[in-house]
Amino acid sequence: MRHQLKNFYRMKMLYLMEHQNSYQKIQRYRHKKCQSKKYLASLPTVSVVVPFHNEHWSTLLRTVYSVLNRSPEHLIKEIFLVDDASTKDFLKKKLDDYVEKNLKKVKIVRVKERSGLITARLAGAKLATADVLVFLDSHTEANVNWLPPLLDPIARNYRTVMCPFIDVVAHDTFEYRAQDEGARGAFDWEFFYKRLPILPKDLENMPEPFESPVMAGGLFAISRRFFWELGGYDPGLDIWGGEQYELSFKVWQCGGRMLDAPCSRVGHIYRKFAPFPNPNHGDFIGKNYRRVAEVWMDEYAEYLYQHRSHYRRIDPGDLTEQKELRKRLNCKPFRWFMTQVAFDLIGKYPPVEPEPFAKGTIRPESHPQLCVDARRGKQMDKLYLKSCMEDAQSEQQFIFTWHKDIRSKSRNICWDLPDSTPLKPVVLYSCHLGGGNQLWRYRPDTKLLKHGDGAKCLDWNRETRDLYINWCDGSATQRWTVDSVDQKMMAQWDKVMDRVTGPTNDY
Ligand SMILES: [Mn+2]
Repeated sequence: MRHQLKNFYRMKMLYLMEHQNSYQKIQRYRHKKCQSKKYLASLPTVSVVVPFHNEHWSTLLRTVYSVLNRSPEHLIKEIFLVDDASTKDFLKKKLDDYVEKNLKKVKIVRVKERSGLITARLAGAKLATADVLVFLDSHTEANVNWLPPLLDPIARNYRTVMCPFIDVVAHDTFEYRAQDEGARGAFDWEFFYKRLPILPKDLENMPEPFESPVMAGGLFAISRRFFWELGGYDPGLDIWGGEQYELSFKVWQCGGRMLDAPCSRVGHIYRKFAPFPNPNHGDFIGKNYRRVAEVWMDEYAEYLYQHRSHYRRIDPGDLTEQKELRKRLNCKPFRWFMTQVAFDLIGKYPPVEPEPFAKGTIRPESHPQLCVDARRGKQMDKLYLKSCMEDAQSEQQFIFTWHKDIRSKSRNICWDLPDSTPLKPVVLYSCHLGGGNQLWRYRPDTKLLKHGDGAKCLDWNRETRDLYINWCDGSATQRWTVDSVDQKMMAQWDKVMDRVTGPTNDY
């Protein structure tokens, strides 16, 4: 018993130290200038809306307590925990009692039937009475001074929608870490969420908020007035899926704007798997996408259907109200959004992929019986040369894509150079769609395979047959043949992608 107690206190000490450390770490994550930034003295009040379904006790309460502890007290008017028909016992009376006793600002809202997070968010928003709605997932941690950076721009212009930077809370250790230095939200033509680089002018301006075409999902702040002017979410959207696009398009097309605030950070646990099934509502995601596309995307909807042709056959339901809303608010065409806000999206996620520059096997000119082989390697595994053959183990077909990377024909993995010092190996890494250390160029005339800026070339070791990078000297081991080279595409090499430099003004 004594031993256990001692252990308990030691663990508690460790926990506190850890906590202290992570607090300092958390401080460090933010841009240095965030600490000296000034905000309006008078900021709007907030209703926080947190939908949940069978969320864990600790993560749900961490969400609530972090909001209460890390916000100016007078700004938090109420927190709605919207229970989307959870089945876990402790989320019923036990939660009611706990909230009643300890959390005066928290109100629990019960949705009778499992109806998904869109409906749950709407249910909370309908009851909200503060100036600004802040939506959070039920497994988040609001970070140091997260709120004023979201509220200040909304106070100045109520049609501004603000998103925090989303940090990563590890699902297995709860370690808190930064995701990255931020990016602009976007999508591809299968409606997967994607990201675009921060613009140079915004980088210079850090840590000021910058415009982002679409939000990542469920973490954002919007004035209650603007949210309802936009009709909230389309109530015809079912369960989840597409709602972040719908709201983002509406915000931009109907007179608002959306910004990411680098000084506002919220940690989010990315689920490894959802511990609950989706309700059985058929292809609700397809239906949601169809509604968003039909109402907001005009002629660009066609690109989505070209990638997912079965969407054409899904009945989107009644769209009259949504189309009337768009008309009533005099919203701009999707083309405006694509050329003024997401102007670099098409360049990075083209509706139709251009032909590759080259493809096939890649062989040393002096040893044509050898092929570069990725052999089902994992991230960071080395590439090397092997006898050319087609069998279950070999992976010798590559594509020089128009992103100027070299990708396995059969999967989304690319030649990468984590360290470009001479003699460092070439490894496999998830393709990041152009640029950086995955940039390669093949010269059919010299047969050199150049990396990055072109000073270093692919080379190989005759004994180990490993591939590595070295200064280009035109030696025999630096000369390569590729099965099929598209001369026409090669001629365009320098033009492709570089043409996208800034907003066009053709509207
Ligand atoms: Mn989440």
